[in-house]
Amino acid sequence: MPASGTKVAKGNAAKPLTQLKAWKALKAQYKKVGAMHLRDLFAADPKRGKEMTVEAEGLFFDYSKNRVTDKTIELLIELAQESGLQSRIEAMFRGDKINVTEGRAVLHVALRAPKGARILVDGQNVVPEVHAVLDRMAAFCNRVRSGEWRGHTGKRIRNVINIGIGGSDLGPVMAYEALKHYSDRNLTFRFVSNVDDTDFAEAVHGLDPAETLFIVSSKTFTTLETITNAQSARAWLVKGFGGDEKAVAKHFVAVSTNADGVGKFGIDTANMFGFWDWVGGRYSMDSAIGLATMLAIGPENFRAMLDGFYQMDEHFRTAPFERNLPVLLGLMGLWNTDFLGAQTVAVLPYEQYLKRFPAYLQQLTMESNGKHVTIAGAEVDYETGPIYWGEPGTNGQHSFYQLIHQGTRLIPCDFIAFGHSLNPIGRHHDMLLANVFAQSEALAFGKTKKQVKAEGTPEWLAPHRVFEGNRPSNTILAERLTPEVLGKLVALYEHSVFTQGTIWQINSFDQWGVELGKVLAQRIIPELESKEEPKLKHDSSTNNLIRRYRKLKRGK
Ligand code: G6Q
Repeated sequence: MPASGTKVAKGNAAKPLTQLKAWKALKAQYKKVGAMHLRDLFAADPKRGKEMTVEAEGLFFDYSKNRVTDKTIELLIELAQESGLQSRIEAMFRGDKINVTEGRAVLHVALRAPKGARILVDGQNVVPEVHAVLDRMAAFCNRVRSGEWRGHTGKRIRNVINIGIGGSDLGPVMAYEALKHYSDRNLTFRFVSNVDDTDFAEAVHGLDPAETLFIVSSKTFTTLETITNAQSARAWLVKGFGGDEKAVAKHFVAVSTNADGVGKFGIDTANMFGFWDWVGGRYSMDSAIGLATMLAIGPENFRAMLDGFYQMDEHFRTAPFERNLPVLLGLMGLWNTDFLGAQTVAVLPYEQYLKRFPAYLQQLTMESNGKHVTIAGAEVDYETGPIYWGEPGTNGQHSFYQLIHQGTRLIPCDFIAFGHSLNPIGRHHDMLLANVFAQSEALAFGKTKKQVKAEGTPEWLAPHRVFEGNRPSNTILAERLTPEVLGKLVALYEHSVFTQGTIWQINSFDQWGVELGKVLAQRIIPELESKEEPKLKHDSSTNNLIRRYRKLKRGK
């Protein structure tokens, strides 16, 4: 781990992306390879399926079913080099303030750095603080899990409810679901994010307040949804204790960077777990925001997850680009987006425990790379972050895969699968894996009219049964889904987002669009709640909708 500085890395004075030598060469390459079919690429090189793979840190990555040649890969790597990827990686790991629009370092990698590492922010080594918080989290989790921490009336905690939204929700939910197999089944975990009252009502449904612990997770502790839900939780709890406000102390803890806000809300800051402004919300599941995860799986498993993250961090920082998993994943995505014109990426885990992984990745990728200006403030003239979506296989196969196979759009897919099921039953796992391999094979190679006709299909039906193929996909295989492997998988995507953001010359670490949403609703709330008819100054549609809602509310 390199020691650090705190330079503010202002927008690089780099050449515009489209002027880079490698970009121009890739444009020319696309003219040659773009029209080639994966059938021909595989036929031309029998070793392709073995050679276009990389194995690192226990993850096996097969990118052979992308519409690329060795030359394309070579040029993409040159593009990464020309874009200064290595020095950007070093700047991030060193703690430079690469999030220039917010003047912040980007140091989620410090959250999983080992104890002895040194990473300086404004001259201070942040690693000891990280470990101090981890130790406090572990001590707290052990107390709750062992039953030493009791509720207000002395009952054991049986239910944990995380209140948070966006980065303070999606990571904890995804990790809880992904690692449920390792969780303490005597504890029930629920997650409240939406300000929709139903979300809260359903989360507390049937629970005994005397056995319930709320974790209020909010970096800023000002987010409308979270604070509203936290207030409702407080009211629900106090009511459950017949109005006894003292109960709050044993049933509320907070995760935040805002000790003042936590104190004002009424949570003792002794029960607050902190993190830092250099951890972005969508990069925070391995900070104290992961408290619910640690409560579920225990400190040891949580540390194993951090170790998985760390191994992938080190791989990303040190491996040559041609064997660097996050770099290659990022480059494949960039090729598909900017050269083949793909607009989306489908993430298709063949592992039921990863059912929330696509939703988690949506925030990670789209909030990070959904940007239309460069760090220097210039409008981009190329596509940036694609739309991420997905569902676990095989379920998706029985719904939207039709469009991926035979629709008019090109949808690159990331297949994720494991060598072992965590719940082996008979032949299930072989069937699951047979499906994942069959899908990527069918997408790549399709079925020609000749093959369809050879099956005896009548002429009129044949066009409907032809599969063009040539649909690109990546396959990621690992031995089994463990906390460590989850850490590696998340870090793999985090760094592939970084790779792409660097080449696109955008800031992957701000989110002004999200900030806008936080402000806009605040203006309208009083207009919905005021007794008097408000003087509305919006556009005619918004004014009309507000008036219509006020009427609905009054029941007229
Ligand atoms: C993440 C975003 C956003 C954020 C939420 C919650 O990168 O900034 O999703 O995590 O808006 O914010 P708080 O944690 O401050 O409540």
